[in-house]
Amino acid sequence: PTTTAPLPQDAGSDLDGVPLIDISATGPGSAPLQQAMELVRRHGPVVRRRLHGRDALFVSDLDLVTELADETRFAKHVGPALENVREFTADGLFTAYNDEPNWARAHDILMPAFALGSMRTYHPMMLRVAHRLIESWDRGARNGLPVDVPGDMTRMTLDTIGLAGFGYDFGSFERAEPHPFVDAMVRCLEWSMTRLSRTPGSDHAAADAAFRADADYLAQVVDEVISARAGGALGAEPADDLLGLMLSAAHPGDGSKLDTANIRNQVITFLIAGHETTSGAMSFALYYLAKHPAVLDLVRREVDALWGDTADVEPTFDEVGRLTYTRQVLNEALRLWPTAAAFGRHAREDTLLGGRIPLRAGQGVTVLTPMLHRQPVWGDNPELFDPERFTAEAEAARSPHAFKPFGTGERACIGRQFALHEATMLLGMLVHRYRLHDHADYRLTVKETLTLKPDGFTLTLTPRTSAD
Ligand code: MNH
Repeated sequence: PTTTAPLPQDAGSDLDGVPLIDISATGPGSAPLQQAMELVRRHGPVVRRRLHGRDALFVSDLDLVTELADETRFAKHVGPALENVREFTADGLFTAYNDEPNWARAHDILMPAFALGSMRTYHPMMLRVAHRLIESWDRGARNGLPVDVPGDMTRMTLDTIGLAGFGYDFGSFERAEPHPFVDAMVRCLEWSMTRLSRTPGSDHAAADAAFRADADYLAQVVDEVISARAGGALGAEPADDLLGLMLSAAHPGDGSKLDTANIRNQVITFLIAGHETTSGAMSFALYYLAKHPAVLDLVRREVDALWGDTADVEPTFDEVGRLTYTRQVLNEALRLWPTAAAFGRHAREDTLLGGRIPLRAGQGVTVLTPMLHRQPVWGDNPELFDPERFTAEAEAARSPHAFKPFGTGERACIGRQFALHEATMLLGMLVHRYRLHDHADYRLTVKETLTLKPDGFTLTLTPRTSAD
């Protein structure tokens, strides 16, 4: 299902010398991101892709990305993919236009929920959900049955953002199938992606109607999440989680509050952005651990040094901060497969990118993060999985623009610390508790639903004893 469509061999080039590849004959297939990566591998770090007369400029060159990160000249671009996502998240933080007043209002109101101190308050909830996953994996280990890694990571991250952000329990581990929210969301994301490759003139009424039904269902879940809070014992709920801030906090500057329509858009945005990409990141990290025994061994040493052979660990907040090598593993997984794999920038004024590529004010450029993460700055074997790339010394020696899994500037990921804390803790706990077996000799195929996941990745598990 993830085969890359064949590519035309001969590329023309535009007036500005950027290779121009028209993919209209084949379309982008079911893996548009990986197709774009292939274009960059063949034609270099700047390519213009033409589809049915519409051009997209993909940039992965470090110097050009460094320029694009200059907030005085460039800003976030809500490009065609995000315009489609806007159909169900509207002016939520992720898809809001820069100059939409609700972006700055919500950003300023919600920032405190992502300060370091707030991570401490989410920690117990993250731990509670981690225990749900462990209970489920213990069953898998006892029965010798393979576990569905991306499926279970999604259960874990959805329950975590639900409980920590909104006091709402999706109960994903009590379900054989994913919560229907996940299925509807994935179909909405797929619709957003495949809508980009439609041939002009063809009829998509059925797909669009199915999308509307899914989007309506997402909105219905969101109303349930909100009314569970409003209808609960008033005053009993802590007001300092995301939903509490959305419902009651006033803007620190002008005292304004979020309106009801915008709150819905924020809840749906956070339920999606808060779990889908973290789930993929943990899945890729586990994939690389299963394939790199020497790295796995180093993670084991780190967690054993912290927790010894305690059977049921209860990591403290500060201990998670000490899992530095585990964090390096996660970063290295995010380097090779940044799960939100592209972000858009546009010029604030007419300009020349790199002194040679003309851009009109407002014209979009797509940073292709996985290829930025494979540029020469990463050495001569960028495909090699090597967490040593993320020691403090290595990071200090490298441009901060070489690694952008969370985007850039003021529109960069607000949930980055949340994701890193959740994922580092869980990886540490899993490595401490289980031996991971690549029982199916898994070959990586990356499934694209706007975000990236290792498709069909399963592991079998055995409990570790103090001897191993
Ligand atoms: Mn997150 C923006 C990647 C986890 C909430 N996120 C972004 C962007 C990237 C991104 C890239 C910028 C997109 C753009 O420029 O158009 N996010 C990730 C990755 C992970 C992640 C790779 C996990 C790993 N994100 C999370 C979590 C949350 C979250 C967890 C919430 C709890 N992200 C957001 C929100 C935005 C965002 C909200 C939009 C912020 C803004 O524009 O103000």
